[in-house]
Amino acid sequence: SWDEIVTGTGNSMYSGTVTLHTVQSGSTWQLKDSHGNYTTDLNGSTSSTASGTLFTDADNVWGTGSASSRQTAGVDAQYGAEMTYDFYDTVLGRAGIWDNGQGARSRVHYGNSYVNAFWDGSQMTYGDGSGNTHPLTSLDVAAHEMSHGVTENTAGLAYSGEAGGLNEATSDIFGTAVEFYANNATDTGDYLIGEKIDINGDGSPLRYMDKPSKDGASQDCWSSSTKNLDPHYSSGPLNHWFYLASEGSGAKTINGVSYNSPTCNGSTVTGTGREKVEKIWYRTLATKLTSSATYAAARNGAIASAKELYGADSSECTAVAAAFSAINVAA
Ligand code: ASN
Ligand code: ZN
Ligand code: CA
Repeated sequence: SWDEIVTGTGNSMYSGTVTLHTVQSGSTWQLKDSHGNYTTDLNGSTSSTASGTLFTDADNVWGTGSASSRQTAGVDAQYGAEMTYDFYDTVLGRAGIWDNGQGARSRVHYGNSYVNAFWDGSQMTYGDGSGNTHPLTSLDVAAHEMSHGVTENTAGLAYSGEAGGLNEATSDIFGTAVEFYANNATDTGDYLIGEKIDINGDGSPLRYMDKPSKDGASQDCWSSSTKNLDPHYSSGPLNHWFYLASEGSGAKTINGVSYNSPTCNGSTVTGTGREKVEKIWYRTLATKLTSSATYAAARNGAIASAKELYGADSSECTAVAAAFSAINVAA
């Protein structure tokens, strides 16, 4: 017999019924795709070196949509890894985290009631959430974690100071980009982070890109104090920039979600479209920024990238510059 990549069915927690690409080995299927993205069960371990046990299945129908099935979190993690790989490959021309065609491992069921997920330099790891009922495996969070790997292997942005905020925002930007790219009817694209997980127990998301201060801690506008904040809060201005450059300022409803994005300088910003801003920010990350980058460097790099991609007098370039001015990062 030989191994063959086939199409399986996943009953996910957050994305409904999804297609998964799995490996058939004899009469068993493995939760692994053709790039080598695969998912393992840590069964409560918190070891940084544990590989976990590769998920396998007898009928290639995975999970139940409920956290009471061990496979369910695995389905969401693997779906997230597949979608994120495809997004970087297809939209941005990057062959995975290392740009070498190799997928990555996702480990689920880390610890007990662990309410977080993380990239550790080589793999993704996901906790099961409060009461082990809300795994941290939604599509935007999975893509956020994988994007930390991309950042580490491109600009190498530090995780402190202004660079820390740019690092976190980059993960929110591409987490959101993947959510829109997947176009999944159960987890429709939005400019919210972690909205499916209900981490606060009141239906609110972890972060809001149109107006980051809605989380009670993130900044909407760059200031001299931005560098002193936790990266999850100093990310606010760049998340706000991404929303403004993509969609523009003011009120707007997208996929049934209402946004109202203010500017910090009283201007009105016209958006140039999310997919262009994704390409501009990726080019900035991959070719303009270094580990100690500041918001000012982000402005200069993004404008240079927009010029290279769309031309010096392009509307894309205008939108990028106007959105940086609108978060108080002026020329
Ligand atoms: N889930 C968090 C993140 O990716 C973990 C951390 O605090 N670095 O941002
Ligand atoms: Zn992060
Ligand atoms: Ca989201």
